[in-house]
Amino acid sequence: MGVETEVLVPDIGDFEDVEVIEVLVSAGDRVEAEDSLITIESDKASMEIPSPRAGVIGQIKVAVGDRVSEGMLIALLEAGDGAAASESAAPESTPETAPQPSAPAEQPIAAAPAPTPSPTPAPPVPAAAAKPGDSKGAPHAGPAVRRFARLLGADLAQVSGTGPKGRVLKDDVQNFVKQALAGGPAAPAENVLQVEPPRRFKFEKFGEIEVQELSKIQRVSARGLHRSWVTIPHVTQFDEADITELEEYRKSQKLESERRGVKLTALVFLMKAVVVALKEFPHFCSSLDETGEKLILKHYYHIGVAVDTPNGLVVPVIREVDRKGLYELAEELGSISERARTGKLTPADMSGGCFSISSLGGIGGTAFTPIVNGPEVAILGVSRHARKPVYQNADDELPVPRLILPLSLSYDHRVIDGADAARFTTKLKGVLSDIRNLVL
Ligand code: CAO
Repeated sequence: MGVETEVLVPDIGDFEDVEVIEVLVSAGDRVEAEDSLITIESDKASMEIPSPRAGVIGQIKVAVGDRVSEGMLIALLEAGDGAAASESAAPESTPETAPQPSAPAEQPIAAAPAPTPSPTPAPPVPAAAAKPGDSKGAPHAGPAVRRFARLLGADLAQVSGTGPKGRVLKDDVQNFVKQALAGGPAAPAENVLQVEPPRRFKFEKFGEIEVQELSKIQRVSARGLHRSWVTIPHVTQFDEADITELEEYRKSQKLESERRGVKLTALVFLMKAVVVALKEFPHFCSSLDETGEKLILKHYYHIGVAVDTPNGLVVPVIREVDRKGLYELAEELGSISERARTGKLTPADMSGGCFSISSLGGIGGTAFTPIVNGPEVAILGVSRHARKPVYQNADDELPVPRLILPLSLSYDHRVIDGADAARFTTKLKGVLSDIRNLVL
């Protein structure tokens, strides 16, 4: 075994307490002079600290997340191929990178930093966030492979290693880059109109933070919402329905509701009203096929209802709303939202919907823009009803107080035109404002 030499943080300008963001070598790695050992990053720049000479890494003395300043110990380096790193050892580094080529082996040596002319540039492929202190999470690869990956702009954290113990080989990097160029999932952004890969922000720099895992429901619904948001051209049509009489009727049913042990909320009437409108506008009850060139019209009326649960948003589906009475629907809505809140829904409960309703009326708000629950093509948002002064006829001199329910209909503009959306909400408000329309 060769003599061990201490490699220290060199003069890095005015910076102190700079964070180690990458440890590029492991104990036992053979390095050449100028191979990068660690990357450090201040708020202004990142720089790599290269090895001042060739050798074998004895021990690494820093970890990702550590903060270092000039003179601190980075690693112990054994002279390569058994030769002692002594004064007599032939210098393996260039004068620029090894300012002390003749330093005695047992003396600490400071590597010269290789500043990257940055603010750190966004990598062309998404960079997986390294967890501070988690050196095990760092990809296992030798310095030459790391240098090669850096040259090609490949993020080693994303490359699967096929070498012993999952070590990343040069071929693995090459294959990864080939796949990216062929349009694989990590293909680099081609122009400014493309969305950049997610970036890791260091919020902890600005104050105390806490990291929470999203629940499974939140992760699943986030994927669905994101897919819908980026693949469906959304428009939202707003309207208001006069539900004064509907509410009077609903209240008149209080005793009967109590007798049956169900809660007859406005949402039940909305579900029925939506079905009336869907029958008149069948393309609101449809889905585009996977080619986007055919419309699949559904001859059934299964309505999804967004339910707010402690673990996140779920949308159970109530089937055959057209064939069920108000009380039957009220009972089903009550039991399915209870099952949703206690985490007892099955995937079958949440599939097969034609159209969804998202009611925030019990909570508050005047309007919002719900996201279409793809592959459906429309969703009705409902906000809190309020008493408002309304001029019911064009020649009325005085307004009368009416109970007004705000409606927000988001729709897929590939399937539904704005004019039809306005017709749909007009129909809906007509049905809601005259309870007889629900019966007829
Ligand atoms: N305006 C004013 N009050 C309303 C209302 C409205 N539009 N809609 C309901 N309310 C009232 C109800 O009458 C009830 O009042 P009482 O307790 O005094 O009887 C109260 O608000 C609570 O209603 P509810 O929530 O129990 O029942 P619901 O049928 O209105 O809604 C459900 C059921 C499951 C949809 C609802 O509980 C829920 O989870 N809503 C949130 C949905 C959501 O998160 N959507 C956003 C998704 S992101 O697009």
